[in-house]
Amino acid sequence: MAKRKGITVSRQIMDSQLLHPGATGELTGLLNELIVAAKIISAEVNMAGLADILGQSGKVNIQGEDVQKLDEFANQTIKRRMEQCGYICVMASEEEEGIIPVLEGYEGKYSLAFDPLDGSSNIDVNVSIGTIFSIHRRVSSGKQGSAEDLLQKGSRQVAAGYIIYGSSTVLVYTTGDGVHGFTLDPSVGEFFLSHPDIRIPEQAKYYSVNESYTNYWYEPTRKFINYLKEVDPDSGRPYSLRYIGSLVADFHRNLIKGGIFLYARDRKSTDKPEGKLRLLYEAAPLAMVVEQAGGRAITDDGRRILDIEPRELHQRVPLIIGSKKEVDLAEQFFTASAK
Ligand code: AMP
Ligand code: P6P
Repeated sequence: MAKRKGITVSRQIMDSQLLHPGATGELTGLLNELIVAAKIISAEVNMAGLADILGQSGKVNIQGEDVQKLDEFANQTIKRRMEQCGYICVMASEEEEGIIPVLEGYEGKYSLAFDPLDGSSNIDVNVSIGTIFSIHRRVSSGKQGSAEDLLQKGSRQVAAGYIIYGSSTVLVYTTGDGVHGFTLDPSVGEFFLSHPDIRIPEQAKYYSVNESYTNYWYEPTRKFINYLKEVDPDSGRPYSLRYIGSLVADFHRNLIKGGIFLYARDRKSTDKPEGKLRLLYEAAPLAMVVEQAGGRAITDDGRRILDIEPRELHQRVPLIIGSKKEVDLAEQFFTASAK
């Protein structure tokens, strides 16, 4: 269905529902509730510099990271709203170790995994941060949902997306029918369609990686990055490095401008042998978005992110994601070594 700039996200979601005659409106309701939470978080993030909400909350989350007040606020905002929306049976959050139940009597037919405020270490320096979400259909029976409803491979996601809180607040999501971007007009509190049918450029000379880990990388990663940096004007090399250190900001730039983002395995920390990023609420939702926009998302041994069967909620995974041509090229380096 043609997407017309300027329509509201609620109108876009309703148009999509109408393409599914048997739909009851539950997915629509879920998405709209999530969008209300995003508006509340956006208002808080944009006030953070003024309100006394910057800095540490004095708590440490299960990742062993200092919980910033805004992290906590975002987590609570999504939890409180979604536990009583009636559309989900269970949740998982980057900020909490175990599964999060919904209120008794409010169990619905979807599950929700989310990173409430990714990149929060950048809050105090006004760098863009974001919320990432992933929605699956419940597979468990019985009243309350279970981890089984969350531990599903990414290719089974019903919807996925993110909200980036930057110079403007932009919602980017997919339900499997392309990728659409909506910009929040805070003066009216509405998201308006600003990026219809997003397609990631098939090729772009940008790479996004934390180069300070060069000496921790395994050989294939080092060889690939060195290749991108070689001087060869005929092939458009060297590539330009763009790295913000905030996944949603780095990914969003990649999606719009093209390029490749890498967070591969490294020898840096024994407790993160699979790299730093999480499968359930970071890699898998972004992988659905990028594939729907014509890009690719793989691990550093060539596995498709969306094919990985999750074992645990906070499972980490190496992530190579972006423009098709660049990920194809990376795959040659990473799988050549595996042979
Ligand atoms: P529902 O009964 O409303 O949960 O919808 C049933 C199925 O129809 C969903 O799992 C989706 O596959 C599809 N669907 C319903 N509403 C939407 C929507 N707003 N956007 C995209 N797909 C939808
Ligand atoms: P590094 C932020 O803490 C985060 O989880 C992602 O947003 C970001 O991509 C990554 O960590 C940055 O990690 O090791 O480069 O500082």
